[in-house]
Amino acid sequence: MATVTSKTLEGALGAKLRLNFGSTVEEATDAQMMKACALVLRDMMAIREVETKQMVRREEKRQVHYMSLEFLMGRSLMKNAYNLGLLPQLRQALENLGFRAADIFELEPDAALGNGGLGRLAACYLDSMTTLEIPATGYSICYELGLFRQKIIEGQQVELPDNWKDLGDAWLMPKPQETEEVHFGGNIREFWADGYHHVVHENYQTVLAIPCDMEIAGYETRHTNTLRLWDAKSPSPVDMSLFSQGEYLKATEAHAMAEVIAKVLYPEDKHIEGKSLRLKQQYFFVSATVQSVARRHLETYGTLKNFHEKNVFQVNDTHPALVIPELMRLLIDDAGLSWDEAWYITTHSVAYTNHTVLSEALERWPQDLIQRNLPRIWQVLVEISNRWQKKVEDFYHDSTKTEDMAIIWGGQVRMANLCIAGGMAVNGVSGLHSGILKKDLFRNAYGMEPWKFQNVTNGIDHRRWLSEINPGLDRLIRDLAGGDEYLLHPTALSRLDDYADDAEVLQRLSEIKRKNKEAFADYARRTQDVVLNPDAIFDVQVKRLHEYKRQLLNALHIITLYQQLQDDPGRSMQPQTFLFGAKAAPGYAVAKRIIHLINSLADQINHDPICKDKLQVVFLENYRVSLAEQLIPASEVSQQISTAGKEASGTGNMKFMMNGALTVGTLDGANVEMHDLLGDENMFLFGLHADEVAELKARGYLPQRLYARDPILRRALDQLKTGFRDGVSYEDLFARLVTGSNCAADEYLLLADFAAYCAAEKRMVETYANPAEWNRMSLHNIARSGMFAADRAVAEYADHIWHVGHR
Ligand code: GL4
Repeated sequence: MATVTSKTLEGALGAKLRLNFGSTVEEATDAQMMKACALVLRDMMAIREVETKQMVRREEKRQVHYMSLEFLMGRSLMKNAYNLGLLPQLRQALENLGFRAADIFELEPDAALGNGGLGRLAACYLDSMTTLEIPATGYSICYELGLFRQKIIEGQQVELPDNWKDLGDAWLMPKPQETEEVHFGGNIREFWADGYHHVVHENYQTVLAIPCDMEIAGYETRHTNTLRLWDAKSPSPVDMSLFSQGEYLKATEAHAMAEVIAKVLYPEDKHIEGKSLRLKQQYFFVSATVQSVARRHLETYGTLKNFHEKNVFQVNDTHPALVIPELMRLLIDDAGLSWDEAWYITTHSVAYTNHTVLSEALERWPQDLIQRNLPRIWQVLVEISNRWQKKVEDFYHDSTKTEDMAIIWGGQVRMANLCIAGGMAVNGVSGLHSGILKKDLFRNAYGMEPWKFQNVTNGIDHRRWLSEINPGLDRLIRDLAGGDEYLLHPTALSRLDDYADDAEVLQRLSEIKRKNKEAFADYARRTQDVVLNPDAIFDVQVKRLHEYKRQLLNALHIITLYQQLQDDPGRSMQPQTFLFGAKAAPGYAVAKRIIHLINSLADQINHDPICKDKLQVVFLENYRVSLAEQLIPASEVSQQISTAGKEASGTGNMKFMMNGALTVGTLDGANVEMHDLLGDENMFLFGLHADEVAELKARGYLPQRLYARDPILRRALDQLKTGFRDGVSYEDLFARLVTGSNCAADEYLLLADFAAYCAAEKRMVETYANPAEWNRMSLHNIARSGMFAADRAVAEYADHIWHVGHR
């Protein structure tokens, strides 16, 4: 193909504007131009995608099907242009046509089809799977509304709908010719005829699953993969017989029922609701996916008997677990295989990743919900469950273990146990987390089938999260570490270590950070209406709001700093700006109270003249991928302070490290591996370790004692009761930490770690006073971060779980 220049792009953009919007370049709005850019790049990727598919078919390659209810893609324009190697040309073309490239990029809405880490991980892995030239497809739902937009009104979170498709749908390519039918409800009729046992599902409701494909470009490859998002449609717009009887509302009921499936992403991160609509979403996307994969497989091979040799389903947490009974159903009912044949194929084509040990996030479905909505799947589940239970009994002869490992028990269906039984591999997402799965959560399953259990420590798309969003640092790395080699070989970053004592390099690093801070301050002024002090340490905690992540611990420490300043207003101190960003699940009342508290605290501190140029607290509204992309390059301190044993991995921690921020953190999730690489001297570690947390809890943890004993802690906690100048009291949060309210006090051990946390922050501030030392540590963090590239993680999946080749 001829090389694409800015001139070619100008021509293509002009043509798109004329053809799709009936507009000239001069008339086009920024929004139209953004869409035109998307369409031009989409065309290029579509051509490559066809080539990739042909190659995969020709070479009969094994394919990966990455199933996830969440893909937190964020923006795609800059990313796709980057991967296609066209970013400079596109920028130039836009400027030549009289547009500001930055404005066009800024206009693109985030595709927020996910809640947080789990969904963003899926997005990063799509990039790496494509770059590593693995034939892979992502599958999810084409939600009409992504994760809600957050507004802060009078200090509190208000949720607004996220209509991302207005502009974001430019990336989607509907493929109605590949529609699948998904069946809900109805009944099962079984009979013998022609010497066969027949199972017929009848009186069901049909929902059509229509693929909307999003092309995924890889970096420096023509290999192109697809994210297939299923849209839900009713087969009939209205029920004509009801309509003609005048029952207008009823006539549209089935229609509404079907389309509500793809209406909205569930906004709970780590909390299951057990709602029938959620179950329908799960089965809808699973069934459509399994059918479409099987259909393509049959077209190529004419049989499903070798299905497992050519396909692997990676299930992202248990949300797609119904892939197991659905594949069984299809192999038995539709393809006529025996149970044993079908089970062999299924258990050799499904792999499960666990992403959390929090019990409120472990999916258990009430069995009557499944019976009612998915009668045939229920039958298959009962059979799987019975056989599995027998296997467990025969192995252990221990009824408590039978109960623990059961799939159907006490009227519930346990999805994790289903995945373990029906999967060929189970993995956690960091060394610590995978260890907890083996020793604790899944210990009995591990005892019976240890070979299934693996670890794949998470990784991030370093091309996006470093090179694309931090061009200053990218340039420094290219200058020092072998040009662009690190983009495909992220461990080349370690060459930066050669410059640990090079004053000039450290100076350059610090200037890059300074510029990024100023750029972020500018962004924050424009978009958040806050004035940041770029001379202050940018100390950042951005992630979902959850008690185990302990944003409240961070707030308590800030209260303490403020109280020290009140005692001694003339105290000279290193200015610190604490930045928070977090969405709370709409139904998670405590999380919302913590957001309110942070805003009350910010209001107090930012209005108190004694804090001027010393302390600042900012709650950034509507934290999302595109905000993270601005903030992370500007961050100096990364707060990763979850209770040890609770954060499965974290991936924000990796993004900060890669951009040279230093971590204040606990030994939790992937922080442990960061610590292995960095040592005590290159991060600010504090707090109880996971085993100490468990011991303390077993011994009987008494936060009241700490409250009574530690006057600094007590004073900070008492401030929660008093509140701040807005007059809101946080007595409820005080109670949750100290006295307990409807639960044991301080479930996440904030009080136990408080003193150690304050000490770690103090060490951090003291280190900051020595810029040479700080910059050396920062450089070292970047140098060691190559291990956290998603390319490494995906290569491990490919080698040890999927058994597919890669670049
Ligand atoms: C999560 C974990 O909480 C997080 O630690 C991890 O990095 C992420 C990806 O593996 O998965 N689990 C759930 S649920 N949401 C997450 O973000």
